[in-house]
Amino acid sequence: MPRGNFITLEGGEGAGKTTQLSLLCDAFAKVGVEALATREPGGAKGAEQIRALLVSGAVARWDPLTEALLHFAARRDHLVQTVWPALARGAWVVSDRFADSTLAYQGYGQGVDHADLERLYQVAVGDFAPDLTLVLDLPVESGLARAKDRAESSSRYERMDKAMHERLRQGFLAIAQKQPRRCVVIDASAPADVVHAAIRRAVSERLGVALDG
Ligand code: T5A
Repeated sequence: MPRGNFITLEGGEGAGKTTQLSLLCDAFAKVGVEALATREPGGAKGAEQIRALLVSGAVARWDPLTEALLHFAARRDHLVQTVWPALARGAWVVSDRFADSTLAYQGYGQGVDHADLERLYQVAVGDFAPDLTLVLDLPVESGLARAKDRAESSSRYERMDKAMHERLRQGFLAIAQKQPRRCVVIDASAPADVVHAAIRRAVSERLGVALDG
């Protein structure tokens, strides 16, 4: 059986990943593609427990390397329990965040050495990588305002300082520039239906599946 495709949605706070993930999975369902929606940190029982440790509490509760280790522990559990079994049975998997978030947040944002993060990736993930990564880009202020409007209580990450959010935005753009075969940058400042149309085009062009408008 052919392996399914693995698509990741990346970007800063409030970029619209969750909204777009839902629209994309609906579009897949309409054309008969089984697509599993999942997220990081989380997406498996143990990984969700680790997520609770990461998104709540004081901003400075973890040093950045500890935080990166927790994200990779959650990621390994997510891959083993959820992502790899789904891909192996031929389903497609769409994940709200994956390893680019660790490089952007803990690397570009919080200063963990990029080579250390690459080594952790090799240990926890190996040669596996997304088939397509959609980087949702918009100004930091707009994303934080959207996240604030939506959230009942702000997550630990939303409370980090604005300079950190600017660094990670530039980090995502740098990642996309370095890996143009895997990554497509999407202007996420447009209305949700316009962003969705851009995502459908990118999926069609890169992965060869035509999605209805
Ligand atoms: N993290 C994660 C790391 O530091 N390292 C890692 O390795 C990983 C994997 C949790 C946190 O973990 C950190 C980063 C994160 O801070 P998360 O749950 O994905 O990750 O957190 P957020 O990115 O904060 O998720 P949000 O739900 O806030 O943002 P989304 O999913 O990007 O945005 P969404 O779709 O929920 O939309 C936010 C609001 O905007 C509206 C929506 O209706 C909603 O109200 N909206 C729009 N409004 C106008 N125009 C549009 N186009 C809109 N699209 C959505």
